[in-house]
Amino acid sequence: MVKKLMMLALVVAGVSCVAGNVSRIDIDGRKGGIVLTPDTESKNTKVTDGAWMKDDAKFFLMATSAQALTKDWQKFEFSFTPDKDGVVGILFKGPWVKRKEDKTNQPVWVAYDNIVITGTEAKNSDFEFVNQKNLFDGWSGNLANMVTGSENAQSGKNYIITWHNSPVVQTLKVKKDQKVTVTFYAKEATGKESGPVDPADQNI
Ligand SMILES: [Ca+2]
Repeated sequence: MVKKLMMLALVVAGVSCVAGNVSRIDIDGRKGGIVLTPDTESKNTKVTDGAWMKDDAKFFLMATSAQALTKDWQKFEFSFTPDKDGVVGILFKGPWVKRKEDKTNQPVWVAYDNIVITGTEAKNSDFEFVNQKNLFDGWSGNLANMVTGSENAQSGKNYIITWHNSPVVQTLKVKKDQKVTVTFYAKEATGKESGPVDPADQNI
């Protein structure tokens, strides 16, 4: 009986891990003190403020997918409206996953591609342009975030993989009362889809 209960506990723990695998995009207006109001009609995405930031909460939005990610690309959308002109950061990342027994949060990877942003101008939002530094033009990130020449891209041949502590970031110029809508595709990732980032793996 005890064994059966333990098995059941393990199954429940496994299910809750899967439920944690969602996309997460942060919008950060703290630098310019830009208040961000989420659109209540955001499609299959939950948008909340940065409640844990207390006084800064209203300058920050966290958009997570309302449904779990799968191995196939799914389309998501959310909108927000800034209260003044300025610059906000948009950070594509993974969910915060930290169990009681973990010393640090877990690397839960999420893939993104074919991002369309209206109400502002975004650069290289389908990741098809690689610059002379060998990074995706217009974005901050690193080689571990890049997948190129892949048949599994949602658009073209390139996409990004990210997790909570390894985001891919761009800054956006926003205008007072001009609604910004972010449409994107996301799916599960393993973190191993990118190129040879570990020198130990390279046969040189
Ligand atoms: Ca692409």
